Amino acid sequence: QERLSQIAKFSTLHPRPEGHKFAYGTAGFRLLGSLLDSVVFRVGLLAALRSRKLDGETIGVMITASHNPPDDNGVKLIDPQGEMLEASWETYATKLANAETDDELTKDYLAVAEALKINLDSPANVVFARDTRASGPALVAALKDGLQAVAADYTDYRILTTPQLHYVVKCINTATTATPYGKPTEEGYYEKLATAFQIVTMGKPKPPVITVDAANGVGGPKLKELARYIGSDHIDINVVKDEIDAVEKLNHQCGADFVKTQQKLPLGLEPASLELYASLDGDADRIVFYYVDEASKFHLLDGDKIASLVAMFIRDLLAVSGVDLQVGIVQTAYANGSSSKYLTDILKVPVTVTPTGVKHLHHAAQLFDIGIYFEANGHGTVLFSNSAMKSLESFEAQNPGQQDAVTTLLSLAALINQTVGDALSDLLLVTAILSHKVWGPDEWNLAYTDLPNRLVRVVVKDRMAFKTEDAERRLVEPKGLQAQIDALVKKYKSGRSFVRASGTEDAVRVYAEAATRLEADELAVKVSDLLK
Ligand code: NG1
Ligand code: ZN
Repeated sequence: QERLSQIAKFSTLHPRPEGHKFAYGTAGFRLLGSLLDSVVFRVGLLAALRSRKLDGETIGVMITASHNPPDDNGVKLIDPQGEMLEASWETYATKLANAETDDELTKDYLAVAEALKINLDSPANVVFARDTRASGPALVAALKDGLQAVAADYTDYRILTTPQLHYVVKCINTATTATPYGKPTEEGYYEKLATAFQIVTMGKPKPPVITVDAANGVGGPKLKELARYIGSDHIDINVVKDEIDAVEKLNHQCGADFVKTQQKLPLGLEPASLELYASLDGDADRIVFYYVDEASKFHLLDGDKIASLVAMFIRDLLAVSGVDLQVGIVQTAYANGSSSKYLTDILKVPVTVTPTGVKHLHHAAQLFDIGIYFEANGHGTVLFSNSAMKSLESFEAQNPGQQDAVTTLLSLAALINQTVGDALSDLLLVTAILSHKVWGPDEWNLAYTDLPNRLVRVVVKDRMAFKTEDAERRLVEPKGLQAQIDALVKKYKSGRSFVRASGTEDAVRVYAEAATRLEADELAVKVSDLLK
């Protein structure tokens, strides 16, 4: 009883703003930082409940709004194996966030505990971190209050990238198992990745020099630190857009989301032809690469290009090694049609399509021995199943070629962040492969040519009226709309278009691709017009 009064007592310090309906969506809670105080406080309560439900396993809380503008912020929970919060808990998060009064909050908190048979006297462990946003420190204070209100133990990891916190969570929870994931510290992260990179690229030429736009976010300083651990004998990384103190510059006309959606260079970047460039997003869980050719034409190497490069490399290594493992790819409807065709027809690896959202891709990738998933926007990773790891570890190579391939595959598993898409880890993965192939960006780009495409955001009266099927590729509702889209698409060579409600913004997205730039743009406009 006394303890419950603590919740109400602390909650009065974090009043809920009136007139706002909060929802835990694909990216957790995300909105203006100034509106998030009560939400983050309550997420503290929920994180403790989640940990108590799982026998005191450590839960992560990340405070970030990724690629959103500087004034936004957000918060999301990380489950014990470094995965996204289990979907069934999203409704509890939403419930607590929307409780109208301090008493209602206490009541809702107790109701969740009771429904899930959670022992409120058992230990709770939580770790948290934030990105570089100005609203971060105050939100951290709110989170600490939430954790204190319910007597949870916590560790503040201060400023980290989102994937670094996912890594830490997994390390803590696997520390005493047969397969510890690594040292649960920022240094441990750098050491693990740096060592793996050195092994993967051993005896190979240095990868092409890479210039990285860090979106003026947390990825800048972290990437420089990582590069220091690897050493300039092994890789040359040149970080630009790393003004984390100029908070208003975060994601502004730079960063992975800008480059991918605008299909152009970050503002002010003057690229040398045929050199490799990349952009991170604001919390460094997404990366896209690009270059300009001799004719100054811009070429984007997005998540689909990354997935294709990685699939080709891993498939070839497996063939050399003689280890019998199934590689598979997971994409969403946003994958460029040319990439899907290349993966299926040329590489002959199976492709699964899931709805948008990392949790869908991640789970589908877990069904393969080695599952590669990337969203076209550059968020993705590669998952090695436990049995795949065992097969590789116990494999008895018949010759040095096989041994090499197996060693490389095992080091790749260490180099790749197995918990979540990680821009820094993906950057090393891509450059390691380019080093093996002795390729520059233009050779990488040769595998297939993207179909010109266009993504349009359309604000509609009620985005919830848009219901889809077939991994969001077809509309079921509003009735009749899909038939109209089909009729338009039919008129375009290599045409494809679909409409779905955004899970993170109050809008619907229209995607269109076709044989030429003009036709892709025209199809996108015509489909958008159907929604008006
Ligand atoms: P929504 O807003 O549901 O389209 C966007 C991205 C997703 C994913 C989430 C989470 C596109 C088209 N959509 O989702 O891929 O990254 O944000 O941040 O890029
Ligand atoms: Zn992000």
